[in-house]
Amino acid sequence: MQTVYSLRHHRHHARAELIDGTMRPPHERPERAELVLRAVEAAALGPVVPPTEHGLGPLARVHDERFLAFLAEAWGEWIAEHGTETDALGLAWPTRRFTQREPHAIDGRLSYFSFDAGSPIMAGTAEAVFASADVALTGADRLLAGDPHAFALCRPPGHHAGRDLYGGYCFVNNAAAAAQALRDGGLERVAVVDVDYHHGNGTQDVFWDRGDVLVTSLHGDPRQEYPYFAGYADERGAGAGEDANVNFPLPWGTGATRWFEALDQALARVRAFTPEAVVVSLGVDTFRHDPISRFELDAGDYPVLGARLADLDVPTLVVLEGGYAVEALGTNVAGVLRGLVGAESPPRQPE
Ligand code: SP5
Ligand code: ZN
Repeated sequence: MQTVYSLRHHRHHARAELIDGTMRPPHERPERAELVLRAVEAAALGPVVPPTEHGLGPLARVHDERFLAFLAEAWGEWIAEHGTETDALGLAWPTRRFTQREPHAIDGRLSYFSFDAGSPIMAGTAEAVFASADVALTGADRLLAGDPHAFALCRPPGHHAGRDLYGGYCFVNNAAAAAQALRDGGLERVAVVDVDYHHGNGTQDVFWDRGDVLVTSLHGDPRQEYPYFAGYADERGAGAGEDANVNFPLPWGTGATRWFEALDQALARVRAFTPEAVVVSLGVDTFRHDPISRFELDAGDYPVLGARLADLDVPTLVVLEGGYAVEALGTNVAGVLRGLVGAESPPRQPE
């Protein structure tokens, strides 16, 4: 199995994120990708390769062109207005009864195109974000070339990014771009399995009215958990996409037994869809010791997850999303990958 990785993620390194009412050093930081890379190398799962450049074309298949242009030009506009001493962050959002017209000033445009204050933009953000998308697209290329598995070691993550919205540390939706690339490469049906702790609201948004890409997500119940305004079980898609969006909201404190029950239900829906490829949005922020999350999976559960995905017996691209318990991040991600490629035989049932 090839792992695709680009050093360009280092260009995105926020000074601070708004969390718990204060500006703190961000959980989503470059060290995360380095730790995952080291664990993947130590697990000897296969070669680590750089991405090939795909340009903005494949991204425009899942994002608005104005949004992509905004991402590319935001930092330049910010420094013209404010200089380079701060990261670029929005300030006031177009919520209920506000107009949805795009402002001219950069401070307003940042809010227009975002849904939270936890996703700063700095000098290298666009470069890192487009490289991260190239990592996912190169992973999709591996499946189209016939590989049974590939791992896109993406950073920044992507599953919160919608058609024209960024947030949740995500700017471009890497998994959605990869799923679309698989469709455009000739596959008829693609399924997304989002196991990040947070709802994949961006992926849901991209494929909401599409019947050719099934989107399933297991996540913290939006009544309790970020992103709060998406992820309910009754969000099932619309039009041609009706019933092709499947959400499994789960309460704080969810442990392996309940989580794997939901996973099995999600995978049953995937099987019934008979996809020609699966894209896994892999966040390991479901881990018991994750600093911002409240599920209780243990390290031993991740190889089991990988084995369940392998049981689908469909070409599978794993795309990295969240996971912030840095001391265990690499081990947990590598555990999923080992389970997926059958590098070990974990028990079929969680303890
Ligand atoms: C890709 C991904 O996992 N993005 C997650 C973004 C979450 N940002 C908001 C986190 C809110 C955490 N609140 C609980 C903090 C406990 N001290
Ligand atoms: Zn997450």
